[in-house]
Amino acid sequence: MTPDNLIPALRDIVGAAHVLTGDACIEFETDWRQRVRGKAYCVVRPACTAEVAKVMRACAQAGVSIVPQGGNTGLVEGSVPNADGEQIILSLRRMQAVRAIDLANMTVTVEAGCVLQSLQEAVHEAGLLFPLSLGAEGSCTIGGNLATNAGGTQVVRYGNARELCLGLEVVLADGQVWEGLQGLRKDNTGYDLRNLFIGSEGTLGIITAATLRLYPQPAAQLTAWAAVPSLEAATALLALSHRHLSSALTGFEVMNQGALKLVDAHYPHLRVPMWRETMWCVLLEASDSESEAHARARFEHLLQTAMEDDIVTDAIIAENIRQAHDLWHIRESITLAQAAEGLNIKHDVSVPISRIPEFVAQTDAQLQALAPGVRLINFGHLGDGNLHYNMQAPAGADAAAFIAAHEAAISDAVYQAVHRFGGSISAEHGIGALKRDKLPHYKTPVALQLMRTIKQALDPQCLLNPGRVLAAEPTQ
Ligand code: FAD
Ligand code: 2HG
Ligand code: ZN
Repeated sequence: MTPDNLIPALRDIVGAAHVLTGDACIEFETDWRQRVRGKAYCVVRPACTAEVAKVMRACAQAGVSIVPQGGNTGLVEGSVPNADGEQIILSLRRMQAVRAIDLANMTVTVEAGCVLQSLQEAVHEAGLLFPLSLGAEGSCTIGGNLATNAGGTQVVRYGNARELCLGLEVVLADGQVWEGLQGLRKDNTGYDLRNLFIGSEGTLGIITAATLRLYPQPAAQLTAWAAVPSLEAATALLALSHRHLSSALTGFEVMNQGALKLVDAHYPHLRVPMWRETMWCVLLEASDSESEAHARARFEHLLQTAMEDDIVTDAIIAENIRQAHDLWHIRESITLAQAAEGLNIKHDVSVPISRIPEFVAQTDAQLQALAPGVRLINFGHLGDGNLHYNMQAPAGADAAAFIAAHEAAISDAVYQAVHRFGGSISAEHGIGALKRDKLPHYKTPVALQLMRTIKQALDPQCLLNPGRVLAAEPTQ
């Protein structure tokens, strides 16, 4: 096999209609943020694991590298090819089957290309809950969620994608298939292979299916929106919420005034509450196993205590599911409002929760000195210590010119502050190509060497998503 006869071989494997070339590839070549435009050798769309294995074998023989792609909603430039036209995009989107829901084991086995929302709905119909939940759930896939170890808005109760995964099926770089879908809750037979692939961003293997953990549906779910006077107050409210609600606390999100102002500007029909009067708002969710009345009583007691303690200045509890949905819709619209406003800078960071107020105060001041007028769009999963500490160009400025002039210095300042505060430069979106060159500054040499050793062992030809997470040539 040579690169020249690879396309006919791929057509034989998946059918000619599922090998796309030329302009048919365009929708797969640009990342969600529209920051990079790659050029694919072709897009291959296999229908089953056996086809993925054959594609991988053909590519290994031809020495052609592969970029796995699910919903292409990733935010770190990991799911689109380089500009050189030599990489194949392997799209998993045709592999959507929910293979089995096991009610007694409380698991679902699903193919990698299944869209997250479709899986949530299938599981809901079966009377159970798959709690992974994120703004991109209408288009991201389970394979992408596991490859990035996605977080989202329910992590405070249910954990990341990693915690929700009991087993994987993976096609390796040489086309072998590792079958690990047993779905056991206990299995201490040596190294944990599943956890090696979760969060590996397509650089160690191609996830073709997964067995996932399910939960009972709560009897009631309540959402509240609260104005808080400061980020210190928000963290105090988080601690109080843990005390009052315990494991019933399923979501705790924070949003600054800059973020909500953007949503109000681009989507005024969403009627963002309270944003003009306060610098910070919090969105809380509680899930109750007893009843709505029980949930409401606990929630009211929590908010009343918080007001007495002066950590909440105003609050509403959604009256019904529609109102709750509307409040969540505001939160989920921040990313879209940022995109509508123009090119922007994103930092998906985590810092120990207790240190977040000090981290933000110091870094806000530093950035305003570095790039006067920069708009700070700060929001995220405070319950997990995860902030989307984002920036928009000053109002009226040319966004592209601002980013060209300031992004490098701003990001370095943010990441150095994160490091000083004992945090991580990627809480949930991953490294991709965007943060690849930052990684060596924030991981120890030993950690980097272990990562390179694992990459070399699993993908010696460096065919799987080269240049993502680690540099393609091991010079780091
Ligand atoms: P893609 O973007 O297609 O790929 C992401 C990475 O995974 C790439 O490196 C790719 O090569 C690899 N990959 C994809 N499929 C496979 C596979 N089957 N096997 C091996 N590797 C694979 N992320 C969060 O964590 N939390 C959020 O709250 C959140 N909210 C978002 C909101 C919006 C509006 C948007 C646009 C994105 C958001 N994201 C969030 C980021 C993104 O949705 C997640 O990273 C998601 O998990 C990516 O899934 P995907 O199917 O789109 O993967
Ligand atoms: C979210 O929490 C996502 O909404 C996207 O992780 C964050 O746009 C972002 O930076
Ligand atoms: Zn997030």
